[in-house]
Amino acid sequence: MTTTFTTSLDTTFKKEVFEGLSAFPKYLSSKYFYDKKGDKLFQDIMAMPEYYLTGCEFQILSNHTETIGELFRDREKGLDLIELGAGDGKKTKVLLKYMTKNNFNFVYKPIDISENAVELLSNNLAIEMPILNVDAEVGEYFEVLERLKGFNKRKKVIMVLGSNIGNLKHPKAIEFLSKLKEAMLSNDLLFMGFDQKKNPQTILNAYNDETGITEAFNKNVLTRINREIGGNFEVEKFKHWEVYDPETATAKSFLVATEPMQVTVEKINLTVNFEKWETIHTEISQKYDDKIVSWLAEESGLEIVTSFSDDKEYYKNYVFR
Ligand code: AVI
Repeated sequence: MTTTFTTSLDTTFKKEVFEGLSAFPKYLSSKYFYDKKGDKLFQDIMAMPEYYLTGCEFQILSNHTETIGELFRDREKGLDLIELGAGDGKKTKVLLKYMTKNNFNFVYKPIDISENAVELLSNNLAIEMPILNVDAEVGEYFEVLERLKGFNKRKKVIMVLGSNIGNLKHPKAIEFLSKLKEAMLSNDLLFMGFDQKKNPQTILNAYNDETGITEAFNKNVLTRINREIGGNFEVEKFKHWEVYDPETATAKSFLVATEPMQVTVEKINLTVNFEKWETIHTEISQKYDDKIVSWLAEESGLEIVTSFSDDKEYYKNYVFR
């Protein structure tokens, strides 16, 4: 006998794919880029010279390790360091090393939507930093936030690196920040990365590499639909297209049909038609400045304590309470 398990993530995926491909214009959520292959592609993106975000944030964490670490410290009861969207934890390790070396009493709680990423990170930390106390979890941001509310025994520092907030439109970002605020007590801190406005060409290049890594990453959502819910997308017939609007400071990714097509997705009983040059909008990567971040903070009931920038001022990490 074979038993199939349907998790809530499965049903959400099916529901959202159905909705997005039935809509006009069509869309799919970028959160579905991340499976084993997508995680690897994202790691490759982070290593690309064009994708400056990772290097900038790494520089900030390396240049200000002590100041940031000491902001986090609670000498009385210690703290829980909760990282949403932890990924491979490469940048966080700079802080984790400082904190373990300097006798911080803390638990590191990495949380990621990708089971694969959480597993890899936990295994890696067990080898690289065996004295670290790690309590990892798989989950979606909004769902995890509900659980964080019960986490009120000692100081919480919540970290969201990589400008991950940029994948949410402003109203959703405000909802996210408001929920974080609801989960925080007066002693808690939020440490968050925001990619900044800069030369539009620099931003466009970060999402439009010639090697095609970003293209493969963008198309991974179609590959997942094919593999997981019986789609028959001919992935090579879609073109990766990136635009950056300097007025709204939004980078947008699309998949564009290069010929008319009919696609079926068996497990959700869906047949969709694509006209030639019809689009699927797959991702936004919002860029920021101090004004926008102050506005987001105000709308969410948060207060900016301080911020840290890289040498080129391409990227900033803000501390909120
Ligand atoms: C995870 N996130 C913040 C990345 C970004 O910059 O929007 C995802 C990404 N998409 C294309 N390249 C990287």
